Amino acid sequence: MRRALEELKERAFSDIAAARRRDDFLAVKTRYLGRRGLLTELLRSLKDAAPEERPALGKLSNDIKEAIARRIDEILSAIEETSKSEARVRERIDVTLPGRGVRYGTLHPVTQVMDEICHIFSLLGFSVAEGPEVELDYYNFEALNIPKDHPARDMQDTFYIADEIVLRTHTSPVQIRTMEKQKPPVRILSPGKVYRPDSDVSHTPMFHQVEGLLVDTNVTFGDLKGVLTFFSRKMFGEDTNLRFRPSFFPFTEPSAEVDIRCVMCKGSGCRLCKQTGWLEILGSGMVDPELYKVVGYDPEKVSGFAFGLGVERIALLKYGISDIRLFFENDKRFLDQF
Ligand code: 2NL
Repeated sequence: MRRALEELKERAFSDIAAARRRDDFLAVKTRYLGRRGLLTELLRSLKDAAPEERPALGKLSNDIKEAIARRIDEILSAIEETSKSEARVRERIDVTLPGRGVRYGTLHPVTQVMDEICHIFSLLGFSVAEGPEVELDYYNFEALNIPKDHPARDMQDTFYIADEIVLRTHTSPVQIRTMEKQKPPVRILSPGKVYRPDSDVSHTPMFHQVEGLLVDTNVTFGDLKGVLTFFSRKMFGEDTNLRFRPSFFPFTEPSAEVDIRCVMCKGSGCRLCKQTGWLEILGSGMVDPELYKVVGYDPEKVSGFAFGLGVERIALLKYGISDIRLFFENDKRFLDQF
């Protein structure tokens, strides 16, 4: 029995020496020490040994069992340690590598131009006012001196939501609402979306407008010219020439449209300005005294001017774009240029 135990120990250690990988060592452990392992089997014959030898044989087999187990466990934990440190090297993060780079979005060109317009007028003390896009007929038309039989009220020219409710066709109703709430002096801008049932190269059913209104005592047409000249030169360059051309709007009297020298041909005549040398950029005029009565101002005491411009039109001219619909197709190749 003693011989058998010593031989078993030797075989176990040579098996350990031959083992290479973690699984090999686990298999050796099972083969010798498992519940049905070789050492366990051998111990069954302990009962056949002489009773006085049993304690010594029992101790010997225990020592062998522990020696095998200790050796294998040492190797297994060494393997474990090695694979952990290999993983640490493999998974190490190089914090000095450049980052992946965040691609920033940009504001839509129409928004950029609208912001720029608001900024220029803010230099002259104008502040922004806002109001609803779904508007009462009263604020969109009636209060602005546009009577029931005016062609602008035709179904062809206005989106009707209900009998007396429309999508605003301009942002003027915001100025009416502001004047109702606020006494002069008033110096506001109303930027925003407006709606008209139009669709071709130069019209989309929704577009953006900025209107301005200044009401105070002793405001003159000269003030209007000064403010709009300041704006045009900030927007299109300090050497921009402009002209004020008589026009008509139901809510201003007198009225004028403002043209700038063509940005493309500088006035010699081209396709963009239709050979006129001039480009229309906005409409304006002195506020019709009728409107002051509507909002409760005294037309004898105050005067003022107003103007309205189409943001897409300004953006087309500024960037030399020929089709307004490009602004609304959301083609990233187009938008990425701004
Ligand atoms: C244009 C012309 C204009 C106004 C808008 C206005 C508003 C009030 C009173 C008087 Cl509350 N006027 N707005 C005045 C003149 C022209 O817009 O061609 N816009 C694109």
